[in-house]
Amino acid sequence: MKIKEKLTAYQYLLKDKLSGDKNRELIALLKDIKLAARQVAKELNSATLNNTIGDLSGKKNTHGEEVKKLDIVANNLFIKSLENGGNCAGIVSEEKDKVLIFNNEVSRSSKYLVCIDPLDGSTNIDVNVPVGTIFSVLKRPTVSDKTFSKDFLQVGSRQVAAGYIIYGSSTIYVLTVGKGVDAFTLDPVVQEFYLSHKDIKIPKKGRMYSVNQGNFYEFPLSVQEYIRWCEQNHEKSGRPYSLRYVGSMVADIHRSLLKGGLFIYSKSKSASSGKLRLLYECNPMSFIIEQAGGLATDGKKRILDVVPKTIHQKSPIFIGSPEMVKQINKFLKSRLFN
Ligand code: AHM
Repeated sequence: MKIKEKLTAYQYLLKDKLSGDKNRELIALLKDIKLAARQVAKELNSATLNNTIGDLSGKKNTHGEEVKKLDIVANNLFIKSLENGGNCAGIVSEEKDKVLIFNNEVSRSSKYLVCIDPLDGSTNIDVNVPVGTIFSVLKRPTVSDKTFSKDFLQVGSRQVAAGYIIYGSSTIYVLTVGKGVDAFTLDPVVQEFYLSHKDIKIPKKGRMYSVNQGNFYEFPLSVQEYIRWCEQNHEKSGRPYSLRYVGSMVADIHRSLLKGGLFIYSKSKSASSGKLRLLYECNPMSFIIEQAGGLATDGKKRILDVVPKTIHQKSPIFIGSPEMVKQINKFLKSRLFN
């Protein structure tokens, strides 16, 4: 959609998507995220010069994965911004085993919770490939002095906002507050995000599928058969499809959102729930893609209907253009997905 007026993210939300006094706290929270994202973008730009590239030696996260120095830098920046902003009572972060409750007086009376992957795709940092931040905003079940882990265990359909920031050739903040999807691009000179993509709609079909095909023989038969189907020659349906896999969820989803496509992170013989985390990867991405007209499933049910049991729970995910998700669903239903 054509953009008529040059608006910052803040002005646009205030004027359009989140007008009215009752939304002020949510707008302020999204501003806290934007502030940290800007700082992360700066850190990433100068990481090679500042010697912040590479692993934090010997440190593994709650999933047993190597932690990068920049994972910690990004995590700290988001925590600081969200805590100081006072618009959120606590967070679940990929980089923290337990929930982090903010104990200052302002945060305690806040209505919101945030689940965040501060730096997604961080294995790609060392080679200058796009990485991102993914976040989900939830309403607290009750606003009281205490926040509990279980407060975060809400189905994805209850998210009030979700977004990602892709740090690529430009820095783009993609956001939904449940009224469609918009994107804001960072102007590096004035360090402000401006509305750049209004009311994004994902193409109904695409010709690209995105999967770590190196795991082919690890996948359930139904997923293997779908991949073989994508590779077959079939002029009428535009096959063979092209395989595109960056290995950064934000980059693979961003391409699918704008160009159409299907992103797959399946379960496999060695990972019975896949790799991606429900609360701060699958849920926010599914909310965004559904708001843009796409679909997202875990192979059995809609991602946004999955009831989380633990804060770092993983889930398989098949997400993207609606026709492509419907097509893979036929494979998942007709053949073994066990
Ligand atoms: P991370 O949070 O440790 O960076 O892992 C998440 C990333 C996703 O961005 C990406 O889709 C996936 O891991 C790639 O995993 P794989 O290397 O197994 O294909």
